[in-house]
Amino acid sequence: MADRIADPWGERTPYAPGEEWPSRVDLHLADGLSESDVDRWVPTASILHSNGDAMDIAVHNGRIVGVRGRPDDRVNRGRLDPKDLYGWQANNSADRLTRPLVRDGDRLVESDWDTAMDRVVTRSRELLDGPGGWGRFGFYTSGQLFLEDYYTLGVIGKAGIGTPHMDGNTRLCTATSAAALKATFGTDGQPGSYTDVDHCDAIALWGHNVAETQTVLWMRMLDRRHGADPPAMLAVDPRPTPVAREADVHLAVRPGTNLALVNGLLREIVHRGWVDGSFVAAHTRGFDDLCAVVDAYPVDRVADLCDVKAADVTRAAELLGTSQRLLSTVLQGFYQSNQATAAACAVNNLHLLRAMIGRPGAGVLQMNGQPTAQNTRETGADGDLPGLRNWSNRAHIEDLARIWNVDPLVIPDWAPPTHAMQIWRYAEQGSIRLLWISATNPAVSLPDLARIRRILSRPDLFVVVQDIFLTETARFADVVLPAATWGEKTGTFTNADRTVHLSEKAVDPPGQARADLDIFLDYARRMDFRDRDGGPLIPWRTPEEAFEAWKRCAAGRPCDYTGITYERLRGPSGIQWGGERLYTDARFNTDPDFCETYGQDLATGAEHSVEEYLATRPERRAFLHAADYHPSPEVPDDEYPLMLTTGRTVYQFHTRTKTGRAPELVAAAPDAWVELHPSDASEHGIGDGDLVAVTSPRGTVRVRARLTGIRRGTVFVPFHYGRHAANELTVTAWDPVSKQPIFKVTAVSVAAVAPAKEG
Ligand SMILES: Nc1nc2c(c(=O)[nH]1)N[C@H]1C(S)=C(S)[C@@H](COP(=O)(O)OP(=O)(O)OC[C@H]3O[C@@H](n4cnc5c(=O)[nH]c(N)nc54)[C@H](O)[C@@H]3O)O[C@H]1N2
Ligand SMILES: Nc1nc2c(c(=O)[nH]1)N[C@H]1C(S)=C(S)[C@@H](COP(=O)(O)OP(=O)(O)OC[C@H]3O[C@@H](n4cnc5c(=O)[nH]c(N)nc54)[C@H](O)[C@@H]3O)O[C@H]1N2
Ligand SMILES: [Mo]
Repeated sequence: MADRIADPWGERTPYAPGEEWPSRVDLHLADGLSESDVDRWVPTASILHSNGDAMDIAVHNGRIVGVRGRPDDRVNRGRLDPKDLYGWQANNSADRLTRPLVRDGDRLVESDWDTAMDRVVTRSRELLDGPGGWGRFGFYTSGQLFLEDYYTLGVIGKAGIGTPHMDGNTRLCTATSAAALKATFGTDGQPGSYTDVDHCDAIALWGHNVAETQTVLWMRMLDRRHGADPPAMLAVDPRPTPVAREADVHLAVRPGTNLALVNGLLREIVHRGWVDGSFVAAHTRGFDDLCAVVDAYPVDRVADLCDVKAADVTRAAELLGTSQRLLSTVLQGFYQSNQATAAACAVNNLHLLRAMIGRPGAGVLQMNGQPTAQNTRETGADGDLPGLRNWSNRAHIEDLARIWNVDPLVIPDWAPPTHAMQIWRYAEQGSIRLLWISATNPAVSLPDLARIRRILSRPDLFVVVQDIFLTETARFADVVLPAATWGEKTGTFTNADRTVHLSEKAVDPPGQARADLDIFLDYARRMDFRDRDGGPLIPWRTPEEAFEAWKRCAAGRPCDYTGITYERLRGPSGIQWGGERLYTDARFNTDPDFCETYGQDLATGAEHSVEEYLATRPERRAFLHAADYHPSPEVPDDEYPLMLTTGRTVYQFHTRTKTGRAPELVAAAPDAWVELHPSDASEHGIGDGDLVAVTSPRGTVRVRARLTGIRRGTVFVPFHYGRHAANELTVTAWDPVSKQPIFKVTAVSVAAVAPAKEG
């Protein structure tokens, strides 16, 4: 096999429009082992991104020794990315948590499950029975557990404790995807399909470095680009990413100006007659308002606001306006940037204006990032209601209460669910007193880390951390619960194109580590949560029973899993809920009784009432939502003259608890860096490889300079490295609609600290 560190994408297998993507099986086994040494292959899918690449785990002598892609799966047709080829080694790491830890003064000491759970339950009881009750609890979970775990946690939170203070790190990740899908189409749920890559004649990548972050999806795109009748490609990204280098048109926009750009593109599409008038008339609402808004964005003004060439904006509009089958993907360059939801909705608008939805090759992927983020959202572990139900719809609450056999008054629907940034704020103010953090490492991944550390160290805050390693966050915990992870537990998860995979247990977890589902079930049992008739609130015991319970909850909703069983998932390929594509009949999920939201003002986030919603006469049409561009909350000034943006490298995953324990990946990207344009560097006396202090109003990190073709005035720091964390610098600010933090736009200054060879 090719060196997949040097070439992350491997060999090309070109194909033409309408053909099936050829398979190619990627495999990696521990040194010295061959396939004949493998005792068994255990089916699962990737846990290090949202692509859902199907693979088998190689087991030898009770240990994971490698992975192999599954050639018949619809998602990856056998391919794996570098993180998946090497990342499994973290499972076997000697420093896995193997026993519960409890706080003894300044130290965390090894303990046992009874002691640790008893501490959690005793504190929970005290708080639940005391003043403030449910308001004292905060649950902050993940996009990396399994569907069964989330559904169980969701029921604990909403019907057991009865608190609205539950969210996932999905708030940092794909809250905007959910918000934009709800706003435009009525509910969450990805309209498009990965097979749209096989049919499209144009691909637009909006703030998505897919080459490095959904590496196998990029292989599919590249294979089309190398075959007959390749699709045209547009990239919108301030950096010269591999995507930008491949694209026919690259718009290196000033960070934070996405909405101005897409408004300008929409205006061109309207003015040059590329709108499908009959589709718009029959299937959408809001066209006249949209035209009124985008009319203020002629190409020259957009070129000015975004700091790109007017001719390139025109070329981009032509590429989009003349395509017959357009596929868009949208990710963090939009979701974590200024006016996130409005900008993501603007991409939806583009597809609606051109009727680019619901047929092969014409689709929009409001991408996910984490492997199981879709499930966090579907099951309501992000604070939404399970089954993509509507918080403001009384009938939906009653429906849930019936399914759970509880009093509807228990379900906390009298206020909107508390978003993650607000949960942290409540902890900071002292109203939340128990914060249960599962499968996320906020001491590296949240903005303004000095503040997060202050909150985590509050003496009045009881912190529970459920993880597989003693992370930067776990060090602040009162109780650390050691979890089993992927390969050591069974469950399902759903990728960014709604493909569900079953991940089977391959090996035992280390020491006393327990599956997350078992931890949540144990808590529910010890808390003795009951239903209306005195029966156990959560009667299920196994992952499959949890899945079946979830199916009853999701039945009749957009994410209806009733046709899916564990047995069917043991077949050759993952299975999509909702079928290949949603909205093939251009009838959308906006019916007032069915939709997930009555809508929000895109500029302010203010929620609309049911009366306001009814007045729009949805009639199962999609909404064209338009908003004006406004500059980001933090823009450069004299003291902080540069714009910092943050993101990822192909070799590392998030806070590196897994990829930082795989030698090949560590060697490929050992430490953080700052990317600078050569002119910005020389202006500040910085040379390639110099140690540089990057400073924002909140902190400083010292990292090596990398001079690249990044746009002038913008610098980039990857956020993976806890020791030099980009989030020491980032600002506490979020999109008003999705509440997703603005990780991509921070004002900073740079200064040389030491030349390349020293320091
Ligand atoms: N290798 C790897 N793959 C991953 C992950 C990982 O950690 N490592 N994480 C997974 C997860 S959870 C996620 S969410 C996805 C994220 O996947 P991506 O969204 O592709 O990753 P990012 O690097 O965060 O951001 C994408 C791009 O946004 C650009 N950008 C910054 N500011 C702006 C702006 O204002 N406008 C525009 N248009 N672009 C801007 C950045 O230059 C960057 O190249 O990746 C998933 N896959
Ligand atoms: N500046 C900046 N900050 C960002 C971003 C950015 O682009 N720029 N991106 C944001 C995004 S999109 C994301 S998704 C977040 C990611 O941020 P985090 O969620 O904090 O990152 P991870 O390192 O994935 O943390 C997951 C944790 O779960 C643990 N874990 C893994 N598997 C299991 C399991 O099976 N069970 C349990 N209990 N624990 C497990 C891991 O050891 C790890 O500690 O970061 C966000 N922060
Ligand atoms: Mo993410």
